[in-house]
Amino acid sequence: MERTLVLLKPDAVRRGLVGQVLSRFEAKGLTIVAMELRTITGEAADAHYVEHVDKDFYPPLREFATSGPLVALVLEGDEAVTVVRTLTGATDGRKAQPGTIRGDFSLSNRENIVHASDSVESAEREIALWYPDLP
Ligand code: FUP
Repeated sequence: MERTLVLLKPDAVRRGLVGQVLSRFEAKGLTIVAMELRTITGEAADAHYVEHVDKDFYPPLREFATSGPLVALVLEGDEAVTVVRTLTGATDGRKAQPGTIRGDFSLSNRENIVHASDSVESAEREIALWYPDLP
């Protein structure tokens, strides 16, 4: 069993897509082990996106991440990290394959609906950051 950290980003909440996106993870057979609606500070965004804070695209990404509530969840299942990344699709929604979440719901490289941990190591770091008390 593996766990991964998923964010349904502010665009997903604003556009009323939380239910549809969550449905895909549930239909796949993944288990929700934590879930909360949160509005994050710039500092929390910096901690989450630590590998991107010095990049040119980061300031508008920070603005977006803090622009409204998002849903932070931990999903569990067999090979959950890879399985969720496959469901999520390529970073740029304009290039993501149809059938993936980003491919079906996003037309943007920034407002791309969902974040999903990219490795088991990232998942451990991100779960500890978002849910420090999760058993
Ligand atoms: P991903 O792992 O697919 O979420 O993609 P990255 O870790 O490369 O990027 C993290 C987030 O930065 C993306 F979800 C969207 C944002 N981003 C931009 O805003 N502009 C870019 O050029 C690349 C990424």
